[in-house]
Amino acid sequence: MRSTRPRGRDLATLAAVTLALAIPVPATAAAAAVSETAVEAAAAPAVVPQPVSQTNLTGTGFTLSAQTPVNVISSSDPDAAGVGAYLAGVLAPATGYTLPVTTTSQPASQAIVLNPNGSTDLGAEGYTLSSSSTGVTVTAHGAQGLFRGVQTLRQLLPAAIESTTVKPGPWTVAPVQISDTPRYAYRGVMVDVARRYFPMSQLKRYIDQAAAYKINTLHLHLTDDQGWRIAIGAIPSLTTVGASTQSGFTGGTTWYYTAAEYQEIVAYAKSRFMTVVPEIDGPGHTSAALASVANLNCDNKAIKPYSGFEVGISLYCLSDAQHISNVSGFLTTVIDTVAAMTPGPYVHVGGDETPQATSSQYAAYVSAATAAATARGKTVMGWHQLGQSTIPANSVMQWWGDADDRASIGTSGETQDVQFVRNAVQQNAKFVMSPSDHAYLDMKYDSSTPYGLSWQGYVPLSKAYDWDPTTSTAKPNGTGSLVPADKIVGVEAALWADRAYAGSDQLPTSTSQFPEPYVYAEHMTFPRLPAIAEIGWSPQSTHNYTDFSRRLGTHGPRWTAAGIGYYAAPDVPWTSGGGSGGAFNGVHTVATGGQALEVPAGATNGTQLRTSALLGGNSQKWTFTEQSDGSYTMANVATGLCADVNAGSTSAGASIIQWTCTGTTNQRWRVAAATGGGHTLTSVKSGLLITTASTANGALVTQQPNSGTALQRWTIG
Ligand code: TNX
Repeated sequence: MRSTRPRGRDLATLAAVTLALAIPVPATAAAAAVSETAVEAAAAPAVVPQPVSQTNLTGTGFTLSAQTPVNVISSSDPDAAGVGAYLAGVLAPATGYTLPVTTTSQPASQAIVLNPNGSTDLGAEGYTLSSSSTGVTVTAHGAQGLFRGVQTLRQLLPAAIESTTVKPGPWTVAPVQISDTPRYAYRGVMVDVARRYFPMSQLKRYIDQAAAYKINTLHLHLTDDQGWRIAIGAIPSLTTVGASTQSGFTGGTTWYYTAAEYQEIVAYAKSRFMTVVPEIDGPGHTSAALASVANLNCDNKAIKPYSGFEVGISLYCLSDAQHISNVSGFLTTVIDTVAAMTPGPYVHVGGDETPQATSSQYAAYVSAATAAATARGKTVMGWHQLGQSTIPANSVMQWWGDADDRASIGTSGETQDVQFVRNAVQQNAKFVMSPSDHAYLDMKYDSSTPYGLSWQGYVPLSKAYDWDPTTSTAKPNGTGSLVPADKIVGVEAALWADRAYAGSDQLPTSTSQFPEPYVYAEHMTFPRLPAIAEIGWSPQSTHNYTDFSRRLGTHGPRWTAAGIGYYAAPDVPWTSGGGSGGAFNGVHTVATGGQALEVPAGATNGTQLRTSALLGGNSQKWTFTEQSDGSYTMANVATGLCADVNAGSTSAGASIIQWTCTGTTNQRWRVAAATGGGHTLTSVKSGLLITTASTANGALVTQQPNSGTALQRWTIG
């Protein structure tokens, strides 16, 4: 690992079934899925992750009407009907249809048929999907496979199906024959709610976004130095004190999930066939606990809550029998409480970045934490450092090493991380791969990324895609993997949130410089999470960046339609249309409360925009032009100059000015329907919204975080 960084069911069988699965489609299908597209690139449905086998058929496809039944075939799986209701719910906002969901023993005609009685060969998540003018059928062995197939079905519809408001259609499902099953059973995403608290609605939104790419595990990093985010009834100080900070600020309030809220997240994730893995990190990353519970400290004095950016700064006191007993009792209470609310098989006990721990202190932590988890019948997960100590058999280690570790394998300078992995493998551990130089969603894409870190260098989309789990703990030439292939259960992308705001080494001067967590999350996640999802789902034989980026390019308009503020990676051939379908192309007034966005009389290049009574003159008219990423430029009709974030600022409060049109990201605006009416106009560069100061004549216009106020909800006339 880089020195610039402070260091700190039978899954194997399922993977084998995946490979051995007899796919009931023509043998040429997989090849066709990749090559045919060259011919009909624009029209061919572009599924991400790439299915095992996809044949694009000729013909018209199946067009939904307001009466199309979602027909679930009766089965013994109690969750199958729920998938039908879910699908009808997903299709409702854009179509305006309330599709009837029926359960019958025989398939209806001219319907979307969801059949959970498919062959066991499909495994828990495999499915087949066929669509033609007579209907669509998704077949799986149980509800979970249906749910995965339904995600593919969404991608066979036009991009505007993801719109949150009614669009005209037509809603035609492309004609295809697909047969699909995942490479790995564990495909996760981690959200660091400890450094940056995600409100419930934003966490649910993120779950939905990840589920669309067949992610099936949500790892919640619930505790760290900067905050403790889960209520533990028996230890109220963990939230009254431990939840009073976030990375970069304290706010005189607390941010955490109550037990009921945590269970609501678990249930919501379950309804998207996603398992929650709670992480209680330790023995380092524990300042929030050390601030809340005095006797976890060697001097029995609670430390002050921490809101800085350092890592590797804290350690439970594990240097004498009394304190080991204190820590053990604490962990038992915490892990008992969390495990009791967690139906999934795992509890993650952290173990990363503990530079000050001696090996016996570290071992004391691992022994206490793993005993608490196994006593509750849970399988232990931990960062790969946990492997240095004795761990229960079948524990799952999460590898977050990098190219430096791989290069050291077998040399005299082998890194400790490599040795820890070897030790874990000897103990029969399984592995989830999260190589930090590929799968860390908090790494900047390039020098212009406003958020995140770069201790692993930049991670552009191509790098997020450019790795294979079977060689992520191998020598640079790909040989000698430390972890046997059959011990790899899957992959996980990690959205750390140390720097979930624009800025690097400087503390923000005000909390208004923090964008809403979803703005950070979407910018860093899209388009990289789909890359990791494809590595986890699709066969290595279909792994091809050129083909992936072509398919992914058609998803930009889907994200725009869904209001996802993604990063338009420059090497992806993003298709236009889709989201708003270019719906806003043309000349518009832009007004809120009867006050229109305008350039003042006599304005020159650089003049700040303002709002004044809507009169409809040319200075209040804007030409919207859709860009390749689905966003728009807005050129003033009177001056020909474009709405622009002054100096490309990513700070809240920066002026919106008019400037010579260049098409750069500080002149691109995402148009999204807002809750409460009107549209928001979000800067592609900063993620902040065009906002007027008031409804007074001449009020000045700046960019601000989304606050839901009417002063940033515009009527586009
Ligand atoms: C390393 S990776 C960490 C986290 C940071 C992250 C930032 C790991 C297990 N620990 O504490 O948030 O880097 O990139």
